[in-house]
Amino acid sequence: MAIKCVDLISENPLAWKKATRHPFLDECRSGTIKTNQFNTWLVQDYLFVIEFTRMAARLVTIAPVKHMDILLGGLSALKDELNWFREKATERSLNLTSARQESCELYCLFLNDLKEYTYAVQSVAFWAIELAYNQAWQLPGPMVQPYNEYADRWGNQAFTEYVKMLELQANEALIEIDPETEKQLKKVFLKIADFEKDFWQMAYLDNS
Ligand code: HMH
Repeated sequence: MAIKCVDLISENPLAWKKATRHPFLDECRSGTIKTNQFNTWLVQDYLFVIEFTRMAARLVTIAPVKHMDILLGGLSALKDELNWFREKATERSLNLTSARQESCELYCLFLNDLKEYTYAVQSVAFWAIELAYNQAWQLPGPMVQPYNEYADRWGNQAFTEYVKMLELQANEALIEIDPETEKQLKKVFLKIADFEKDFWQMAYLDNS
C-alpha cells in the first residue's frame, strides 16, 4: 500500500500537535496576546508567505496538467493574501521591510531547498504547510476580535476544502514513489512540523 498524507500525521501525532497547538493561538482566541507579540507574528508571516508563494509557483512548473487548476487557484489566493497582509500592516503601522528572524529565515531557506525534491515530496510539503495553518487557526475555537479575522482567513470552509484537494493531489503523487523518496518525505514532514512550532514561538522572542 502506498503511503498517504494522513499516515504522516498519524505516525507523528506529537510533532503535529506542537505544530498546530500553541499558547500564541490560545491567547489570540481569548484576546490576551500582547499587541507587539501579535505584530511580530504578522510581519514575519508576511515575509514567510512571500517565499511560500515562490514555492507554490515552482510547484506549478513541475505539476501534472490535471493538478494545475488547484495550484493556480492557490497562487491566486496567495496574491490576495499578500495584499491583505499589506492592508493589515498599514492598519497597525507596521514596517514590512523588517528582517526575517531566525526561525522565519530557516523556514524560508528550507522552502527554497525543497526545489531539489520530486513533485511528490514538494506536493506533500505544500499540503502540510497549508494544513498546519488551517488546523492551527481552527482548533482553539471562535476567537475574539480582531483575531477572528485571522482565524477565519485560514480556518474558513473554502480553505479547508482547498487543503483537502491538495491532500488528494499529493496522495496521487505518492502512489508510485520509491523507498528513498518515502524516507525523504518523512523527514521533510517532520521538519515542517518543527518549523511551524518554532514559528509560533517567534512571537515571544523579539518584540522590538
Ligand atoms: C508559518 N505556515 C506559516 N505561515 C503560513 N501563512 C502558512 C503556513 C500557510 O499559509
